[in-house]
Amino acid sequence: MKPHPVCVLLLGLLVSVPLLAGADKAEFPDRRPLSSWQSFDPKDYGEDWLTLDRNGDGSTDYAVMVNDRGHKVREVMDFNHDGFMDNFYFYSNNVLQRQEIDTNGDQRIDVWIYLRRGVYITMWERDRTHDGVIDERVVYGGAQD
Ligand SMILES: [Ca+2]
Ligand SMILES: [Ca+2]
Repeated sequence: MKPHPVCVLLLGLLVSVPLLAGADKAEFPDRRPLSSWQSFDPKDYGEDWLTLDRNGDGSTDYAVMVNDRGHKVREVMDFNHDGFMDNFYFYSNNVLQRQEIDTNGDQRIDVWIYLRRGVYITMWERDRTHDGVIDERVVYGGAQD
C-alpha cells in the first residue's frame, strides 16, 4: 500500500525541520537583549509616548513614539490585552524595519521579523522553546533593490 501523499509531506516536514534547526545552531546568538526603551510593563511608557487604552479596561495597551517630523519611531501593543506589552515595532523614517513579538505572554520575545521597505520579510527568527535562545532562523533570498 502506498502512503497517502499528505503523510509523505508531513513526514518530510518532521524530518527537515530539526535538520534545518540543527545545521545553523552554532551561528545563533545565545540571547537577544531588549532595546533600552523596550518594556513589557505599560506603565514604563511615559511622557515621550502617546499612549492609548483601546479597550477601556484602565490599562495602557498601545504606545507610539513619533519624531519631530511626525514619523513613527517606535510602536508597542498589548495585543492580547493581558496587561503586558507583546508586540514591538521598530521604524526608521516611518518605515517598519523590525517587529518583535512575545507570542506566549511570558514577557520574553520569541519571534523577530525583519522587513525591507516595510512590507517584505527578509528574515525571521524564533525561540520555539521559549527559553530565551533563538533556535530557528529563516532567511529569504531574492533580488535586492
Ligand atoms: Ca499582552
Ligand atoms: Ca515569549
